[in-house]
Amino acid sequence: MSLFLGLDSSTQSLSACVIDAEGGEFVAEEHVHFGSDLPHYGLESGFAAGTEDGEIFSNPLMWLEAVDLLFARLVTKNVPLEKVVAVSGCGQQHGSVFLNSQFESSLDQLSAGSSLVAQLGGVFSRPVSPIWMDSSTSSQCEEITQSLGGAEEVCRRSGSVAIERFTGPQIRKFAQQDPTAYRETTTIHLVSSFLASVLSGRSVAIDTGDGAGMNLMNLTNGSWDGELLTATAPDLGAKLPPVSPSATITGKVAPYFAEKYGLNTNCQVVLWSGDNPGSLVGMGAAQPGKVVISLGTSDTLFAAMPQPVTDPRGFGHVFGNPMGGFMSLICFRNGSLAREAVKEQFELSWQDFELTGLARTEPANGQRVMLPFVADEITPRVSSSAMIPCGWEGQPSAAECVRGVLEGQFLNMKYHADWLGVETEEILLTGGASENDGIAQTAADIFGKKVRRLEISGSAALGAALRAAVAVGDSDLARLEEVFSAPTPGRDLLPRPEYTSRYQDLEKVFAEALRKHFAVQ
Ligand code: XUL
Repeated sequence: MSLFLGLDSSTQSLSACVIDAEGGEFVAEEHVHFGSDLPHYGLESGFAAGTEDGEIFSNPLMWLEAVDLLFARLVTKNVPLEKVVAVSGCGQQHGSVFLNSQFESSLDQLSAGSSLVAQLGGVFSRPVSPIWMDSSTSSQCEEITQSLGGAEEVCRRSGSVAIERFTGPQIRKFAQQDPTAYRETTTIHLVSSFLASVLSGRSVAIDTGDGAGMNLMNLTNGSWDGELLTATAPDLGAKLPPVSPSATITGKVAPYFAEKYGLNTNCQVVLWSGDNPGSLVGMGAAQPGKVVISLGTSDTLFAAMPQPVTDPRGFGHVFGNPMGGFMSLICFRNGSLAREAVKEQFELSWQDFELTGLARTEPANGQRVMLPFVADEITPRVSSSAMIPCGWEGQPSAAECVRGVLEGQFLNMKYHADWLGVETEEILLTGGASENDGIAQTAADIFGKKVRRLEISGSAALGAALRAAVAVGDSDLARLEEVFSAPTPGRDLLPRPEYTSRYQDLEKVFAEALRKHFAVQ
């Protein structure tokens, strides 16, 4: 039996997925929830606000403690870790870890007799890690954009315009605010490459999937871009690890993990990637044609793309696809935030969303739309605090609001995904709200494509396990996808042809409403 281990260090938890690639079976799944399992860090949802507006930090020591706890739990569950041939992982994107000159030697000397926290407590030049929810770097984005001669140039090079949560602007802010601590920083890792380094027992590369989320990597050659580095912070090139393709094998797992938890001493570590690139693989969407829509706190839409095409409006991003080529990603901040606001306003259950909301209204709400932003949105970039109903004479009813928020969200996604340049064959819908058939049918009708849902929930950790299996050369991705990423039988929803033209017209109404209320083109 050859097992493969995938890890996912997300905002709120660390998860593990163990698969038997040959046997086609899930062997184990395990989680550590930062809030409930490690309450002494005081980070109930894995992060805390900083002192300045928009600052959001996490604690890298908490991530280390979670690694020890997760492996201990796998051992308690008798997962045969000695049979794990390779391990890979993924992390929440954009978050950064600032390390001092003791990092490399401390990793090299890790002893199984003590914990990761006890041995690595002294390696940080900054005790906190800013994460993807941080939006405090607008002035740094502006400065980087100016240096490069405009947003289009930053986008052409790095795949995204300068964005607050991306790592480059975050590094610039740290270098400006605390130049001494920045000077003492010898290495800057992403969450993914930091944890891959810990598993490897040495500082390893950043992969092209997650590296593209930094505003520092040149998409065309997959290396750091000299001009972006210079525009970001002094001496940055010397502080960044190299970038390497996601399939790179870093070597054998650190003896710490073999001695302490019984991992095979020959177990290989494959570079980690970002959680969205990881999900692309886990969802079975690494080949172009499938678009993944993930309905979560924020909603995301992502898809494989063979050639890097950038978003002319500047909202979407291009990352490396861990299986080769590229992927697009668009993030919508008002995801469950807006759906839950409607649910709470009218005191509805999720079931009511279908029974009260969708069943009692006509698709397209009589050609009226809602601009579904209950808080500031990033796609498009608009400032908002409540949904805007467009076309109603009086107040829309609860049922019309339910339909309005859902249709508004999917119309907004479709409108802002028109640049991807790949024909969509089907949509893979995932995340909490995707379970609801009414919501899934609305997506099918608006996009005019078949919507499928998968049995698995942790697609990022699964993606890491699949990547590990393919990278060491034993397995074919297409065969693994058929087994592990199969859509749930009987749950596909087809677009209803009678509503096609109605929704095509509604998209124009939506675009016009965006122009009218927010001057969005
Ligand atoms: C993507 C992004 C988020 C995080 C969440 O750009 O910021 O999806 O990766 O973990």
